[in-house]
Amino acid sequence: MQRRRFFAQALAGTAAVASAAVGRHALAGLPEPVIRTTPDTAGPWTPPGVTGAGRPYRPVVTLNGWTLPFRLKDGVKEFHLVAEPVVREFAPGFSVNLWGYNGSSPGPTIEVVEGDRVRIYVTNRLPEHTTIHWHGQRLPNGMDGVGGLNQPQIPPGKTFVYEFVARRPGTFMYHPHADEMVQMAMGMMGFWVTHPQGRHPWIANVDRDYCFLLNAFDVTPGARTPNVNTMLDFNIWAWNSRVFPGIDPLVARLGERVRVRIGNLTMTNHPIHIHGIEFEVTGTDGGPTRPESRWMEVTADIAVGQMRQLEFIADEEGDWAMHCHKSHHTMGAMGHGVPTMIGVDHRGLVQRIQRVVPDYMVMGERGMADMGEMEMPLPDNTFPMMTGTGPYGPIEMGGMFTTLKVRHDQPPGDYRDPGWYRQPPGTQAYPVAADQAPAAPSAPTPPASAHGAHTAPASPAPAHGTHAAPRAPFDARKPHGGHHGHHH
Ligand SMILES: [Cu+2]
Repeated sequence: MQRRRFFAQALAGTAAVASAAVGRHALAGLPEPVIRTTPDTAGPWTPPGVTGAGRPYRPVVTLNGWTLPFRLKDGVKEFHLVAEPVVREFAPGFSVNLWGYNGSSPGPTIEVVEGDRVRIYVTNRLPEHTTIHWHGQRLPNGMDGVGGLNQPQIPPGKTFVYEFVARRPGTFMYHPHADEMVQMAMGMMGFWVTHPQGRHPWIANVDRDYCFLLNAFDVTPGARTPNVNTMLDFNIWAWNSRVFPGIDPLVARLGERVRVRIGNLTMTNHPIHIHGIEFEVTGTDGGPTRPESRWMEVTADIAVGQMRQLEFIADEEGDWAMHCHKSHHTMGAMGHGVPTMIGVDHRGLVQRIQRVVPDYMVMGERGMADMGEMEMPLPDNTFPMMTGTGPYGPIEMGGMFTTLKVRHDQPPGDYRDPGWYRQPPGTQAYPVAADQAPAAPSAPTPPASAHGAHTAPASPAPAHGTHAAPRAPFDARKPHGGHHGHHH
């Protein structure tokens, strides 16, 4: 019912868009482009009355995304992608001008069955030329989408057609191979899933099949458009152009088999870590892995340009964190370039600065955890450094973070967020009084002078200091209490 409603809405939204931007003649004979702009996760989409070339399959659910409906014409699945500027909400209060497809960045997921013949119309409504490369697919050379190498570029205002057979099942991506650094920095990318035609010995039936792309952006705090010439120093680390708490949870019923397909279109690797369960990598860029090659793990590194399929049995109830293990990838823009202040005494300095900058606040004197609860003036449209609140307070995570929610009473096929998990009594960490804790062994006294006259500083030395340079004396003191909520 949900998917029928979505399909109807999708088609209803189509006519206005089609007539607005492209002339009637240009669209004659083309499938109407389906546009969707909400960042909400769409339910699984099964084409009504069509099973394609193969058996019925378990549709994927694209995290904060959707699957592109197609038109079946003479046995060919016809899709229409429109490359165009979009506005993407990354999290409530933070929206960015991107380029994408059919109203969203990433573009919609294309989902077909092994052996399907697909015909994809690509209309360019960008201010510059583009192409689409079908990352990982077996296809005729002229359909591979490298502008200048396999085809002429698609000029603004023009529509090109790609046509090929989805020859092998697996996890794929699509993205431009034209002005690639700029167009990917602007969010042009999408997911592609090809389901196996029959029972495949290396591909399991799963109860839930999630997919998302890893992407990264450089957005100056307060700005609305990414810096497109950034090569490595990105500050927005996203899943499907969303950042926590804007990323929906993955939900599962206790005991279900779950597949998570992840593709990396950033410029660095991401070790994706899931709490609470162990998974196997059941597929890579090249297709399903051989079962005898698999082993259990809890973190899988996904390198630049790679795709991975992680599979597990959701046999442990709870709200389990799922995130990139690079800690600066679970932070927003505010965390980048902030100097380390732990142990540094700001007294006096703050008062002097506040005479000039009344709003000036010290960050990180006792660590950065205060940032998670601080009400700090930020420029408009800025993604805070750490954000997201759980049932026990700030989660202190942003960016590439979400939760895996496993419940015994989650109905099969229901993807709604069940809310926060309530730990059974006696199964949660709890505080004790100081006199109830066993005495901590004291640390051994360090040797008087292990490295000659030089003694280790009590606090981190300034990064620019060299070993030989005289170190300016500074007053280091232990953080003291007094902040509300921190009683020891
Ligand atoms: Cu990462």
